Amino acid sequence: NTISVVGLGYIGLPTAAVIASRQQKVIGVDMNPHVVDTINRGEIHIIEPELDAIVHAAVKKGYMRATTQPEPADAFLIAVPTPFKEENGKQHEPDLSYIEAASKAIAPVLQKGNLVILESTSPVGATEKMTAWLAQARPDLTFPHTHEEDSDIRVAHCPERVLPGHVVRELVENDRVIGGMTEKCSQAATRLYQLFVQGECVTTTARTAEMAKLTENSFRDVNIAFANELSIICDKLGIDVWELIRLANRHPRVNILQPGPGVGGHCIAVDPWFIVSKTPEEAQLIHTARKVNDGKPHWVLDKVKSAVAEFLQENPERNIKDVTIACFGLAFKPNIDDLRESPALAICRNIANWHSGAMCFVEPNIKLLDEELAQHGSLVDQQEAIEKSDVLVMLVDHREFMNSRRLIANGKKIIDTRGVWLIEETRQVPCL
Ligand code: SAJ
Repeated sequence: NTISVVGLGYIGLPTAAVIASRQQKVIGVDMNPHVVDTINRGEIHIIEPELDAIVHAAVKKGYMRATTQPEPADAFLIAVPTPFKEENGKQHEPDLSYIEAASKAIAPVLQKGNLVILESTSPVGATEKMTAWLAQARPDLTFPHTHEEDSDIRVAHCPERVLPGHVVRELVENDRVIGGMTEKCSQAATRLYQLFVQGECVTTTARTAEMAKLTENSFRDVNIAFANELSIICDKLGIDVWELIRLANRHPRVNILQPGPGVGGHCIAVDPWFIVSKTPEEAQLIHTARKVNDGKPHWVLDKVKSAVAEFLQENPERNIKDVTIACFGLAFKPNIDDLRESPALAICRNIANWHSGAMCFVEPNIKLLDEELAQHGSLVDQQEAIEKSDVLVMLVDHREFMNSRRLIANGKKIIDTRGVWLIEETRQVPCL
């Protein structure tokens, strides 16, 4: 069996490599020649624990290679991005252009008996759309939407649900939702996943599988929004939200997540919009959760402004131009180097655009600041940042930041969006 994985990014590459590690022949396809060359050298272009060794072994043993042009295979697994775009005055419409381009790229090499799986997180109805694009390009073949069980090509949606930072383990261990366009499509897709998945493969329809994935991430978004809203309420009422959550979570049926500076990454802040754009009237709670989480970085910026004002009031001899602000953490969540859609990074940029004095940034997982931030300050270590700054903004609960409360002298202003310094002794382990 030859399996082709189309899109060699954060999901496609680990999936391709894990399948190849089960001694299956894998052809990876990516439009970016740099990505293809890197992989063919046995190297990787993304950061994910354990992935480099698996890719290296798969390429060296000859089970995996990459190309920019699709080639015939038995199964095609599509793992391309599905961002949102602005359309007809609406800001968060799903952008299926990558799925469309991938469908059109593989259509010419499809053969009777092939299986096509859409793994990209998609709005409800996207798998049907993909099938229609394939059918349009290949009128000589039959597809499940027109020819039910007897189609030449099988099509299914099997959304990925791995957690960045734990991808290699979760790819194998997580259960999979397999939504075939027909029952036979589900069975064909299940056989493929059973090559490398130890979790259970549960079958359903393509539309339910699409909605299941969106539901998982919306569930998390809504729950984080609850924690974020609580943190804003508690700030107003003078209550320590971290203690509050710890106490409430002692109830056997309460499990509140952790507040933070906002929700980042390329999944949780995106996927709920796919539900909202399809059913805007009905998706009230999901929409509000998005707004609460997206509003949190602005709230943090206001807190920083107030802290600077307070500092100047307490230190009338000082001028705003010589107030130094230190930001701790740039990544979108703890213990990774991923800055994509990071609320911490957005907050740093907003502070930098507003503040006329010096700034410094601490991010143990990166070596260089981007040009924009570098204009406003430098990357320094934690101790230096604490010593030389007047206002300290904790944005990401990286493990390196734990137990640093004792380094902070009296008189400095603290904005702690993660409860790292406020509850050091009693802090729970960081959330995954
Ligand atoms: N966050 C909080 N408080 C919390 C938990 C998370 O503020 O208590 C924030 C994080 O700091 C981060 C954001 O939420 O900014 C998202 O982080 P995350 O760890 O919740 O999720 P992702 O985006 O890394 O991965 C999610 C996962 N989905 C779920 O847990 C339901 C993962 O399993 C999915 O595969 C992934 O989205 C995806 O690709 O869709």
